[in-house]
Formats: sequence, C-alpha cells, structure tokens
Amino acid sequence: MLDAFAKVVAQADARGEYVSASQIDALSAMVADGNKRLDTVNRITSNSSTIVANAARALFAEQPQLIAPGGNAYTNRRMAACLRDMEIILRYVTYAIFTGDASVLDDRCLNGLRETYLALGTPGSSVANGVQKMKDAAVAIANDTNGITQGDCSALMAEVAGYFDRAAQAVA
Ligand code: PEB
Repeated sequence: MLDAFAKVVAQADARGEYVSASQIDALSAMVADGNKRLDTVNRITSNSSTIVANAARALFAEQPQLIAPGGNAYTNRRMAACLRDMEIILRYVTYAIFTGDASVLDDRCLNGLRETYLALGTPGSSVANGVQKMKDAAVAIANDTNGITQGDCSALMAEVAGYFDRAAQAVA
C-alpha cells in the first residue's frame, strides 16, 4: 500500500536515482491542491450510503433479472452481499483518492476480484455497471460548486473518475 510520495520514492529507488525535479513539481501541485482532495474524500464519504443505494437502485431498474427469482441479487442475503460489495469498492476508491495512488485499491480490493466473481457466478459486468453509476453520483457530489469557493477541480475529478473506471475494468 503506497501513497503518491511513497510511489515516487519506490520508482526512484528502483532506478537508483534521486527524486526528479518533475516528480517534485507534480507532488508539489498535489500538495497545493490538497484541500480539494480532502474535501472530495469528505463529500464522498459522508454521502456513501446515498451513492451506494442510488447506484444499486438504478442498476436493478436497468437489469431487473438480478432481483428476480434466481437472480444474482435475489434473496436478502445476496442483496446484502451486493450492497456490501459496492460499499467496499467505494471505500477503497476513497482511499485511492485520499492517497493519490491506486495501489491500495489494487492490492486490497481489485486483485483477484474478477476471479472471485467468476467463481461465485456473479456477473462482473453488472458489478462494473454499478461501479460506473457510483462514479457518476460521486463526481456529481464532489464537483458540486453550490455554496463553495469555485476553483478548477477538473484534474482531480478526472483522477477520481479514473479510480472508478479502474475498478469497473478490473471486474468487467
Ligand atoms: C467480494 N463478494 C462476494 C463474496 C466475496 C465478494 C469474497 C463471497 C463471500 C460472501 O458472500 O461474503 N469481498 C467482496 C469484495 C472484497 C471482499 C469486493 C474486497 C476486499 O473481501 N450480486 C449482484 C450484483 C452484485 C452482486 C451484480 C453489485 O447481482 C454481488 C452487486 N457478491 C455479490 C453477491 C454475492 C457476493 C459475494 C450477490 C453473494 C453470492 C452468492 O452467495 O451467491
């Protein structure tokens, strides 16, 4: 599990080099925009239940076979497992946003997840669809300019979207 700083050090060490000026510039920009990152994590975290519930509702409206008898989210036990999985994925995405690095998401959540769903007979493409819906909701909440000082959050929002895309691609 690395953060953006530790990753740069690991890469530099693997080459036996000092941390480069361009790497320092990139990390410096990340620090300068740090409050945007923390606000983003705070907003997504404090709206996590809404994000998960709405994404799941939209997924089941689009793919009603999942909640029909015999479906992969049919019975309360499977429904609970499904909501829990979405919550877990969202939680690891917030860790990645926080650290500015995907390694915690990769190592602790996505590694082997596709194989797990294959073994369970859970459709990974449907999970990916649910993750995309969480992405849209999370970005809308994080990027809401209502009532705050407006700044340019486009790079950060692209980064946030990228972590969701990474999770969706890992299971699709
Ligand atoms: C991954 N999910 C399930 C299981 C595991 C995970 C390991 C099996 C054990 C269990 O049931 O608890 N666990 C989960 C995860 C991590 C982890 C992400 C990361 C660290 O440790 N069913 C659907 C939807 C989808 C879904 C498409 C979007 O119809 C999910 C939600 N996951 C789902 C379901 C099960 C499951 C288990 C229904 C139960 C499967 C079953 O028992 O039939």
